[in-house]
Amino acid sequence: MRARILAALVSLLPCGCAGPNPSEVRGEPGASHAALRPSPPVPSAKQLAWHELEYYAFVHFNMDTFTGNEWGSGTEDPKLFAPTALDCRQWARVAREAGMRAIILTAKHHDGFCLWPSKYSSHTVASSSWKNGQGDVLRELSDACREHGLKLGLYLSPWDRNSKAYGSGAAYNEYFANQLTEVLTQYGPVFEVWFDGACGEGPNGKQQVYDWKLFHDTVYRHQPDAVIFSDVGPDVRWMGNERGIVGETNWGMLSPAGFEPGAKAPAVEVLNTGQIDGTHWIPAECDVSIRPGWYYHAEQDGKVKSLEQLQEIWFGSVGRGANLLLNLPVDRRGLVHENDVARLMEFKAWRDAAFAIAYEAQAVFPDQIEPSEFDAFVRHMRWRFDAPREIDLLELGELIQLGQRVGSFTVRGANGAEEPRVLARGTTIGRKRLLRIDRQTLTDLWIDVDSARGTPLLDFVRAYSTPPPKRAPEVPPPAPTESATASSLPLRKAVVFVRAPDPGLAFRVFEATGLNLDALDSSPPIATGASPQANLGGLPPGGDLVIAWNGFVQVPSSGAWTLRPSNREGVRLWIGDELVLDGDDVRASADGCVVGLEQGWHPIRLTWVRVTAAEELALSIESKAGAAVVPQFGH
Ligand code: FUL
Repeated sequence: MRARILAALVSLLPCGCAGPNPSEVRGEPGASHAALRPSPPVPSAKQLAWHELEYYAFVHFNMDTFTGNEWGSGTEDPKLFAPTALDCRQWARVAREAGMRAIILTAKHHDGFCLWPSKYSSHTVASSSWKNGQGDVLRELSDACREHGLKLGLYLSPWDRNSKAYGSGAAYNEYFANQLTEVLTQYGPVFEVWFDGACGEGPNGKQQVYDWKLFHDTVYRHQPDAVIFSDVGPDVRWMGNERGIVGETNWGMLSPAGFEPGAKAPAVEVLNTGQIDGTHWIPAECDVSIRPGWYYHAEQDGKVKSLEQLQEIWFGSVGRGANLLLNLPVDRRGLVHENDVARLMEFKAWRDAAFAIAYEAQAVFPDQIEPSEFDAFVRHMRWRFDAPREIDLLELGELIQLGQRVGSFTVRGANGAEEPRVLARGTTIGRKRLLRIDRQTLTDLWIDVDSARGTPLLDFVRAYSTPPPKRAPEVPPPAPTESATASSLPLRKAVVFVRAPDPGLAFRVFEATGLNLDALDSSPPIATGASPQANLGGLPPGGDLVIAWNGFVQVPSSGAWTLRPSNREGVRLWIGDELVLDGDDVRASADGCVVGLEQGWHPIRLTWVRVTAAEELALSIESKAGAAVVPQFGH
């Protein structure tokens, strides 16, 4: 498709409209028009190949699996590593059947335990009881990936809490580079090396200063086709949260100069959106776990993300041009747990069905375009289906080989001679942009590019007719009963007012840049006011703001109540002094938080680091029995 659109565009231009460097554009005839030359930065060949992988598995499986920790200390007895039925072929089969194209394994996490028999450490599988110390998980996984046609990626934590050399400077860096060399020379091709930014204190109390240049050079020397992931690339960037949702605005570009992974990384808001004027192509990868933890914990067997949560993650990652790295916490047997497998297959079945009925729209071209009119033409292109199509999902993509350009757009549509109506608006498009629209029959689409950093070049416009969601039979929620409300949760005491507070929550709006979230109360707001109802809307447009609401919520009867903001990203909720929901914490439930509350008024505080341009945040309150009430706020 790509070549077709580009070829169609260039063929419209009269010959002889030569720009300064015709050979720059992939040898297409007539491609000398300035608009068809790359708008740097552009992806490298290996980054383009990485974009095509789209969805792959993270596997957290290591010492923590057996200790129940998320972060180990490095002092664990290696004998604790004792999977009873480790089968990397099962991981690979599950990943392939789930539609994933690669697996990235935690070869070494912060505790330093190596899943391969490293000759530079004794804290490895060789000292474990698994296979009498003869096993090598990397060997088994690389074989399994090859058999199942998957690519292999490796996570090696530079923070190594077991290494005596940690904190020593050059000696540790050399040790780490040696370990990199081991894993990158013995297990075949590696498509991605995943560097975490964590950097703690060594046994000598000193912090290690990582030699990133040495680490990168080592990777590229042994695996020139591998991309390196970290907070700031150099090839792929962390996108600022562990919930799998990249910014609605998502540029593939970032300016990494002066930054490093970890504490010296750019602000999470910047990582979340990328930078329109970024100097390098460093696209976003969304890492998120299918369970609350990265590692396996039996008590989370019932907390595998729901299909609906995975769907939202898909639209918030792949649907915004990022890649999705979905973590599977392999269990103590050494297998992907049955519950995770079932959900992965359900998710795959949903995607298969959702994207099964696809309609490719074709661009409607005049016979010829004058070079001077080319830019205006592609900013308002009309696309047509071959017949009236009933659709509810749109998919747009830019020709990112030439750079990402679109900053905002509007999609309009019509059926035949109808007056075109607005179907969707968005900011960036990038490699792929999914837009859910109301189901309707359409013959024509107009993609109006409202702002762009260069002449916009769309690569494809597709539409889908997704099957209606299967609904569980409507069962009216039971009215809250005494037994439903009498929960085992301790009930927080209500505040007794002499008179009812003024209606609404008081809000303050702050500029996010440079703001210390812990010192909000002493920071000057740019706007203040009160939000009368549950829908805390009416805020200034744009991103880069922090909004804090303070006041009280009235609870109609004593018992367990669920408080759920309509959006988790960047949201924190306190009841009294206790932080009950931290939307930035991967362990937080997307379903809100359940708290025991006495009937009456309770102090609440809500903060929202608004990284998107959304102007509303709603807070709903439901009893444990599922009955929603309209929250009454006071301040
Ligand atoms: C983080 C680590 O500290 C977590 O344990 C996990 O590995 C996650 C993917 O990256 O920074």
